[in-house]
Amino acid sequence: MAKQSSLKERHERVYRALMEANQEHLLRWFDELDHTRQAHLLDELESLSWQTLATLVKTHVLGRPHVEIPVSLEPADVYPHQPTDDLRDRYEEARRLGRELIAAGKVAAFTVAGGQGTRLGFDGPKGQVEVTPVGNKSLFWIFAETIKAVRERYGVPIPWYIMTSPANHRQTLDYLQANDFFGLPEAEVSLFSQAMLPAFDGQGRALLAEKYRLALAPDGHGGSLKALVASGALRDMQKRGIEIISYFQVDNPLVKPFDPLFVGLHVTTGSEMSSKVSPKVDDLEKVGNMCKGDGKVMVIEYSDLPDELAHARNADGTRKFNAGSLAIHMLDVSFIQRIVGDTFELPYRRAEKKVPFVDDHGLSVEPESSNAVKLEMFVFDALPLAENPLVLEVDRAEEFSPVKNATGVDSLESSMRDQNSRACRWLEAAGVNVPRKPDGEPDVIVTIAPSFATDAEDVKPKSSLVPALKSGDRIVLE
Ligand code: UD2
Repeated sequence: MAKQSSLKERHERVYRALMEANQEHLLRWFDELDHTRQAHLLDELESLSWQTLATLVKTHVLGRPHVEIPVSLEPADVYPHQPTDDLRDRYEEARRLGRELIAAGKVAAFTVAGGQGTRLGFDGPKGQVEVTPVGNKSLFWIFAETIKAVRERYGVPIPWYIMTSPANHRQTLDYLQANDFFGLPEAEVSLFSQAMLPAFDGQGRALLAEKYRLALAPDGHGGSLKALVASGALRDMQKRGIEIISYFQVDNPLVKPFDPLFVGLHVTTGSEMSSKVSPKVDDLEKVGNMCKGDGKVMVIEYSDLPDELAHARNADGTRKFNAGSLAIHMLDVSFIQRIVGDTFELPYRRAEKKVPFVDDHGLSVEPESSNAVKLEMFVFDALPLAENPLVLEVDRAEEFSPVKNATGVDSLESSMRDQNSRACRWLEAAGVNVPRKPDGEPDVIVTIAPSFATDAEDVKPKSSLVPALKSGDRIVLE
């Protein structure tokens, strides 16, 4: 009885908040639900600030936020991949410092893995996708093995933080547990969930996925900054003496999260948030554009960069906005501590998506085209808030080949090809003979496990362990 009356009280409170936000339809099926489902719905509704959402609905769902392109927009200043003569000593010094900081246990790995991976069509956490050219190793395996290799090389614990979403948290944890965290000490792997936001229809009404459940979606990787604080992960980092967070997306198997040069430059330039870029492959490539707008470093997402700027050329004919963001960052723990307060928010972006929902008659609808608006924050929107943001150009073939789509560009196939090419390049640089086809493509398929090498230089001392390669061979070096 007590439970019933408390449900009733909660219902009344929530109903009033929803009324003020024009969302009371969310409780229309309440009376026909059993108590467990009533409580579930109330839990979800109570976890959201309907007042804040009402404002966002006005600006981002009923209205279309205009993405301000700064009047003075220039390409960001970029540290080159190969140092010019005047930078050579600085790069050497940065590498030395980077190694020192990693060895002192000041750098943690952070993977954002809360996305829904809808484009890939894989039903489950994307980190479980088996991406290696041979050996069926998953993205999570690659990251864990990399961290393990770095841990062993430097003889220091390297904590790994993974941001999930409530939609894939359990599955991610189960997967890592079932695989014994791929040999990492469990105490050094922390998972936490990001926040979710409702999806809205064109009239600004939040959608129900079922009569007792909202249609919720993760709040974007920009939600990671708040989630790091809210989950206690940032505090945990501070306790462990972590000062720098090496941030990367779950989709990129070529990422090098412990790059001494990047760590060192981040620190010597006094940067609070740094980013890796590489030259774009074409004017409209789907990567963010690293720019300087009104003096601040910022990313203008590919979809927001006006066409004339995307196609703009320098006097010598080269592409003007050529620095593509690889979504690889270094963030100071103290930077996140400084900017994330109670009212902290990054700008919200609007995305139109297909979202299944329960209609006004209580029937489930599977829409065939976009029917809903989702709201997301992007982590790169923190760049303009950072002191001295550093941008470093890297060799894409060495560090970036994401798995995003089922086929074509940035697919499993293209990523496996790039992983194989990199492995073969590393072998050749160490003096190993790699059979090649007449068109120059490798005629072998090789996976280099991070336990074998995390960089080209690691291969040389082990080259005698590599068996003689013949055309058609498929090998995993671990
Ligand atoms: C991202 C960048 C783009 C470029 C590219 C490089 C955005 C909006 N765009 O494009 O500028 O740098 O990557 O590969 O970031 N994620 C979460 N929670 C969320 C949403 C996403 O953890 O709520 C994670 C997701 O699991 C994945 C990553 O963020 O690891 C990328 O998300 P995406 O696929 O939405 O971004 P994408 O590929 O459009």
